Amino acid sequence: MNKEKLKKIASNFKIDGEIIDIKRCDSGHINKTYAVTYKKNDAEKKYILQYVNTKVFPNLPELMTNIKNVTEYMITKAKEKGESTDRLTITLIDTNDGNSYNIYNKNWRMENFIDNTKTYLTTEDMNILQEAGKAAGKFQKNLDGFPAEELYEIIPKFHYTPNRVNQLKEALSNEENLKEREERFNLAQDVIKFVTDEKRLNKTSIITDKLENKEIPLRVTHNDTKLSNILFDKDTDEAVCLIDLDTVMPGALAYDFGEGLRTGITTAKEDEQDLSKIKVDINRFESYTKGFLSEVKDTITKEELEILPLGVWMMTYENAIRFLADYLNGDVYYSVDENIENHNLVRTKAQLELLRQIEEKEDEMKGVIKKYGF
Ligand code: GN1
Ligand code: MG
Repeated sequence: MNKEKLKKIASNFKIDGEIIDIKRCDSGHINKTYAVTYKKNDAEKKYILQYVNTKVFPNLPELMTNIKNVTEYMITKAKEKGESTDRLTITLIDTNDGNSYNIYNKNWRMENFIDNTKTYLTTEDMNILQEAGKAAGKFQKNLDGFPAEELYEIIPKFHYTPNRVNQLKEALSNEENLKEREERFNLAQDVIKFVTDEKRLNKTSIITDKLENKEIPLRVTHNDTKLSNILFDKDTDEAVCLIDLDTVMPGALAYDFGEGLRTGITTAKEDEQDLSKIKVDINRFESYTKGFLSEVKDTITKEELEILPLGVWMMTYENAIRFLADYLNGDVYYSVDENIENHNLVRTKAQLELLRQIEEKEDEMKGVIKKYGF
């Protein structure tokens, strides 16, 4: 979209000043994100303008209500404790017409940009990983006491892994898919075999069963704690907060821990094509765990603690089968880079290499949890 059009859209939000720059700036696979710089007197200030994908998020008012409720809760709690709320979380900007969900023209929203922060797709730095774990843990801590069951389920059964397995099975048995994309099925033969192995399928309902049987509590979870959804301070590399609150929903603690480590346990990118570069490193697991547990130590239950390593397996497995299903369905969900041939298959293979190594390191991960468990 051209800058003039974007400027016009941005002008529908209540921000003082003149727009001096607009840049596309996302790494996300779903929404379109722009950084907008305003100038007032001599000061410049940045905001985040987003076009929300309503195919993925058809009920935007409910989604925005979830965001408002959790952010307001965090702010109120911090104020009560006399803590600063400056960099605690994102803030939605009002529209000029006072839309009660802060949405302009069906898809657009604006948020503040938290100053002096940056994001990482991957990192080699153990301190940053520990900070990433802290960010996910802090989110839990800040939302402790929030009634999870009052949140809207924005994408039904989002991390209900058995449902993701069903979606993959549907993609596999869809005759239209097979007719139109036979080549994709052929290219995916090996990975299909790997993910549909009985011993893997048998594990997919462990966490959801525990939630249903109330062996673990229902938590407010972010559900997309990948490294690129964490803001870090530009100077100190300390974690500031989680962003991308679109998928905040009721869930299991292991989802947030697992999704953070899916992207944190290796230095490789999510769509690394050279599989030899994907190396699961137990020291990375330890750093993240240390950070995470330092924040949730007073609230985590023994059962939750025990299944943290399984969360890493589950989130990696789940992302792999989601990428695979999208590949077989013809890339209808995730945006793909046209310069990367079979991008969703590339993503699937990278996730499965990760999964293979995570399976090998299961005992070591359990050992780390024992070391830091209390
Ligand atoms: C999507 O929106 P984005 O790019 O942060 C996806 C996550 C996946 C992730 C994989 C709503 O996140 O669930 O884990 O891609 N979000 C949705 O990178 O499906
Ligand atoms: Mg997202």
